[in-house]
Amino acid sequence: TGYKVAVVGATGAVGTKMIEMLEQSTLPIAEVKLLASARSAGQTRKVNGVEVVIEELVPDSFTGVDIALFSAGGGISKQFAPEAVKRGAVVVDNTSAFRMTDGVPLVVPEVNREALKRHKGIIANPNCSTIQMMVALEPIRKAAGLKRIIVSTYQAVSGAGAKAMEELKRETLAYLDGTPKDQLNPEILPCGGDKKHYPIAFNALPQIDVFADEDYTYEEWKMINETHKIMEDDQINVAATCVRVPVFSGHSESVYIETEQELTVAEIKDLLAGAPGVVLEDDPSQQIYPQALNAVGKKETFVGRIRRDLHVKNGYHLWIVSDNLLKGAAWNSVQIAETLHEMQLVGVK
Ligand code: A2P
Ligand code: 11C
Repeated sequence: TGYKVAVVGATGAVGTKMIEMLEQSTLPIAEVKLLASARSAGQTRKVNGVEVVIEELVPDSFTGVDIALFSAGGGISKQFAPEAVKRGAVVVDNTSAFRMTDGVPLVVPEVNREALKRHKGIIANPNCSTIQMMVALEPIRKAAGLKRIIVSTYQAVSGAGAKAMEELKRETLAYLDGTPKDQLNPEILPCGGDKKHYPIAFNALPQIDVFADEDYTYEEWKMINETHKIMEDDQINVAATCVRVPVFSGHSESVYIETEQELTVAEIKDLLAGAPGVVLEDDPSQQIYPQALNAVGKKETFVGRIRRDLHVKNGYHLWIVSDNLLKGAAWNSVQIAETLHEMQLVGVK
């Protein structure tokens, strides 16, 4: 016996990784159900070597399902997550649909697994750029308190989905082939839902998601609001600038923090070396530091370039890198499911 697990958005950039993470999971699984749009229904994907037919997502897809992992966009989650809960499934939602909803735990297992105890059927998976920052900063917050975070991100195109990855590849090949920059015909980035599109190849775009209050983008607001909810402290001053760069996978972040109490750089390194989900990669004498290319395919968050600020007391700089499709999305979701199982907060029907 084991769980019947549904993957909603099984053909997408994240959904594909969810299948891989389920294959590697310690969760007892009886059956994996793959759901996507009518466009993909009838196609097959291998799960643990067995061909599984993709089905069209409808409300009754969730009959008999114990755990449903959603990653097909916020609109789909808003419409179908309640249908899954109605049919007795526990939902782990990778979209922004319910993250800030009261009563919906927003969970990074290394940081706030206890919040899972308060779930009422839906658990939200935070935004990828928030997750890796939380994994790296929580050990420091616990030891010395956090007053301020200023983060600039260098985010990979896979965060914007499979079609954005194709766009980077197409534009890169076209530009190298001599196509001028104004004939690259971008259709998705910086943001599929916004009016204008710009090339990502050989570029850096300081817009992720649409613009919102105070001229911060939604991605930047997510990093602010989600940090407050996960760390259960809205007194932490957070400022974010989110930038898309021509990298296929692996988000990098330059993070400046101010702590309440003073720590030495050696103490920060010790804290991070012993922290769950963190790999310390910090040896300037050997040019060792985290790199997006090396983080791809790994579940951990890599931290390096740790330095004290030269002018501000209790100010420190870090470079934080993780695979946005794994710890940032698919792995964190499956890890939440594993944690629900460990904590006996989900059952087999
Ligand atoms: P499909 O491939 O059938 O369109 P990505 O984040 O890489 O863009 O992937 C989005 C995922 O969401 C895909 O698996 C996509 O399936 C799925 N999806 C999009 N629209 C729907 C829908 N109306 N119903 C179910 N799944 C959807
Ligand atoms: C990106 N962080 O890299 C986004 C993707 O709120 O789940 C995830 C969007 C979200 O584009």
